Amino acid sequence: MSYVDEVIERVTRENSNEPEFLQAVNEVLESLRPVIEANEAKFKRDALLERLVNPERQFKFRVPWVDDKGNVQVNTGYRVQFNSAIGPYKGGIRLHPSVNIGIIKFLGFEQIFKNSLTGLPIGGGKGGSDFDPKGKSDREVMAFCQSFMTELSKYIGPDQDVPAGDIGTGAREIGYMFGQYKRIRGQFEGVLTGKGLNYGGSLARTEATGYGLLYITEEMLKSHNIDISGKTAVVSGSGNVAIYAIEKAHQLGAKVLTASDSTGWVYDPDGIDVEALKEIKEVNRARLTEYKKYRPNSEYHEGKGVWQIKADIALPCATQNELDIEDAKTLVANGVIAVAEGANMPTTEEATKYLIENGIFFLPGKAANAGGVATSALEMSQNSERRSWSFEKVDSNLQNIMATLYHNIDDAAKRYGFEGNYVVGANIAGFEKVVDAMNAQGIV
Ligand code: NDP
Ligand code: 2IT
Repeated sequence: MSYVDEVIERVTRENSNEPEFLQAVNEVLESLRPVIEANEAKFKRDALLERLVNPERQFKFRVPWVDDKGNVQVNTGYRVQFNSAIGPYKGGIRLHPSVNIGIIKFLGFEQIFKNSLTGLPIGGGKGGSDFDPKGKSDREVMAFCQSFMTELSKYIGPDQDVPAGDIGTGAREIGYMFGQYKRIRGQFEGVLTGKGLNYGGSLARTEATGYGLLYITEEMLKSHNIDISGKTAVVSGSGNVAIYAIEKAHQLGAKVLTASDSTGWVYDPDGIDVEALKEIKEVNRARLTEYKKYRPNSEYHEGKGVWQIKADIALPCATQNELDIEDAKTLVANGVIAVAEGANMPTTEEATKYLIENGIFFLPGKAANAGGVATSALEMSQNSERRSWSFEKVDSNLQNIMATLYHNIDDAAKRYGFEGNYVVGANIAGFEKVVDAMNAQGIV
């Protein structure tokens, strides 16, 4: 049995109740086969893959807090510090009822390669809780965030582990967490990214993931002599990533026809009104059913459905496994040209395979949504030099990072005979830097 197969078998046996983690590991290790096979004896002797798939450490803790009725609620908090070969652990905090250790491990594992692809010195980590911020008062959210950080503050620091936002964690939550960290540790330092602009945040971090997604999509299309201007797009989600993806798509001359949340989706034939979306989601924290009030010509539908709408580009920006094989078939039948993942692992393994086999340009999340964490690393640089850069400076850095990233994954795919397969390219290019650093640092 080959070394890759041996490790896949062992990981599958040891993590059988963590399907998302297994899905992520499987995809990466399958892509790495040519690299591993070229160095099989050395990697096996050093147990390189076993070390890669096992987090350096993981924390699980109780998060008690008091709700507005005076009742004590208890949630579970997690932080997985996956790999620090190339820099301090870096990755978001997800607050969603679906969170469990397997979800956090899948996200932390992906983050290793994504962070490597940014070209910046950040290792991989992720955290979160099964707490649901939806429908909670600001005070309840604060009580949760303070309790969560009271425990998390023991394990993080600006040169150790730097969390940020993810699903359910936005500017409000980061603010409460930062305040509590500062109170406990007595240090005003860049321990979180996505901070408010008046206390160490970076301009363009809010926009970065969505903007970066469009910059890399534009670069990829350009290298295939396709102009993004004039194209139509379907987007899922209506959170941080989706909103700024839609905004940048419109700035580049494309037209986005859809957005969604966990209860329904909207189709707007005139192009999604981003300002309306911001007001509904960022200001009012409301449901997408509100959208029709702003745009009477639009349609609202319950459930899932954005991938049925015919468009040139599909941008899944909500959550994992939201685009399955049936959706992939519909997209291909409707003539989609490109699929770029704003979310982490939104496309199932089967759907990804189908899209690639049908010649669709497919950009995996670890490449396509890396603009968010890259800009977080720029926020860390600004915190270190105690200066704030202009929006233009951060944004032009982001554009360069995404264009370079595209060419790096494209080159890696070509080097191993997988031209145009950006899944293989991203996994190999991300892995190369991490494995080099791991080898240099000995058996740790
Ligand atoms: P937000 O919480 O801001 O928005 C999430 C959006 O996805 C909401 O519209 C939400 O709907 C929808 N959604 C969440 N869970 C589900 C679900 N189980 N089923 C259907 N819809 C769902 O999160 P972000 O925009 O920050 O994150 C979106 C994705 O992008 C995630 O995969 C995240 O890991 C990834 N990502 C985020 C980055 C960032 O910088 N924020 C960076 C890189 C990747 P509802 O409001 O109804 O729950
Ligand atoms: O998935 C991700 O890359 C994020 N949620 C952003 C992480 C970060 O540290 O900015």
